[in-house]
Amino acid sequence: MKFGWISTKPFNDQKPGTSGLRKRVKVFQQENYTLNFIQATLNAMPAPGAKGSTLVVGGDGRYYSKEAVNIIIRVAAGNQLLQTSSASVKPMAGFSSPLLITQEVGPDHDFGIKFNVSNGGPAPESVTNLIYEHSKKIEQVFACEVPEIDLSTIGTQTFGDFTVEIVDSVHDYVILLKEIFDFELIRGFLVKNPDFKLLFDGLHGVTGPYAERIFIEELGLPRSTIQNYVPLPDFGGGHPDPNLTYANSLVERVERENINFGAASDGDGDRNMIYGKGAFVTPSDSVAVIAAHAEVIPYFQKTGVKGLARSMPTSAAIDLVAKKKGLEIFEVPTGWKFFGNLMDAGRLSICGEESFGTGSDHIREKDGIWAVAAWLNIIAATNEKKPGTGIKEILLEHYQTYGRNFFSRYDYEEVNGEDANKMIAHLRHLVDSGKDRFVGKTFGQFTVSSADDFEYRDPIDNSVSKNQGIRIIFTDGSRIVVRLSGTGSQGATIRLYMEKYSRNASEYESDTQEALKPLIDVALEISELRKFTGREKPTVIT
Ligand code: G16
Repeated sequence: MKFGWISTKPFNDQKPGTSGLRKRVKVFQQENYTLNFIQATLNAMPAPGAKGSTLVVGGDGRYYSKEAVNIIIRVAAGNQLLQTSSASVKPMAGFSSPLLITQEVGPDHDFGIKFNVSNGGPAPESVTNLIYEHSKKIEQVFACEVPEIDLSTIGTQTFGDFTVEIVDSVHDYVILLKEIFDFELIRGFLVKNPDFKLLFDGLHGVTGPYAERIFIEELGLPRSTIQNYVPLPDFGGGHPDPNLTYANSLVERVERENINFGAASDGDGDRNMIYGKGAFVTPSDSVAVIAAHAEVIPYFQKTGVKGLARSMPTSAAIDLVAKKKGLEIFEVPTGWKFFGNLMDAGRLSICGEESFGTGSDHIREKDGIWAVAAWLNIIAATNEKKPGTGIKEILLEHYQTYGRNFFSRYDYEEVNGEDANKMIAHLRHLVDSGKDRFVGKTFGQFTVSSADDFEYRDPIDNSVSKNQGIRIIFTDGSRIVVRLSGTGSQGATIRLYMEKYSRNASEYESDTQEALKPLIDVALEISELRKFTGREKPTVIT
């Protein structure tokens, strides 16, 4: 194995965002761009450094994945790591690796590299800032001439002191899942209710093979239960994001074919959407429902529920569950990385984000398949007592107990960066004018009770994250949040979040957009979004 170093020059745009470095594919294809970022990441490892450690690499199989994994292997070998294991993203639970790189990649569009640390969770800001600093001063990359690795063959290959192991990630993951959930109960429910129809959409991402193993082999369901389950480098021309816009073919089939339980997961399998006939489960409600029913899940029967958490823009539905159950609740900035410390400290068991992320402390990432299995476990358990209970009934019962938090997010993608920054500056100015001018002002039926730019102090390590989103809270408890996405790869993405709480049972079945209309109008008025961006409509509504 030829060991050597390559002389390089820094790129100045390698600053990781909410989770990892995300750019267009062609950016990563520039000479040395990917090499530099991997080397900068390894350079940022605290003493004793990356030498002698193991790196787990996973990906969702998108365009440029194979090339990137092979680059990572060469740099890992060049930096004298002992081992690289390659797998899809899910199985990270099965490893206790000091380092983990996962990728989020796109066909003609996005590619990205997420870097996870030794607890399995996304690197915290202290680490990503350090990677960025190293990327700005990098002069050489250490790389070895490792032959191109065939990623589709399970097994171990050794090159001198360096080993590459390709693992069957589905196998390990299914073992873990069967320890967490009551598969026997779910299977029994499906046998007793042969008319209960399921549909899972892999959106041609990485979860297809997982769904095949779980739904077809483990639960004995027909193959028609899964669609788009073959991973493809271009996702079959679709966008692998499980929401009402991009998972539209699932939504249509659920409605047309009266399917009881629909679900989808994203490219790398960490996001999920739950959709029953006539009942879209907003991610904020999904995590609240799972938390409310946690006692039927064997994993939580064993560990107990230590605490709950959500990201700041996520609705407060889960807060109400925490209150009723006497549990601690945490509000963190957007980004799964903020949950890890709380989990490691034994204070957090179940958490979620409005961005279709749901998970628990079984691993340190959100987990799409986990959320789907959690819902199936809850439905099976509920049907033991109340036969005929589906997604809609579970939601309505939840609202009866806790009230309903109407929630919606408007995304304005690929907005001119300067325009977006001006709009945020305008909002910051309003918020800073604080008590004297903005608080107490009335817009439509809403009066501002408080406003700030969210700041988070991590209760475990006391690190502070500032400017995490503008919050405007009204006297009736409704709120608007505005922030710029940290995952876009082109221009800026503005996210506008609206939330309204209702304790009025006659409203529980109302359409979300109708219920939120007055608040949405006020959000557009206060932000002056149309004026700043020239955009009349959002590109995605969730
Ligand atoms: C990533 C992060 C999530 C975050 C989401 C949206 O998801 O892992 O924690 O909520 O992006 O972030 P933003 O609003 O800044 O775009 P994923 O599934 O893409 O890794």
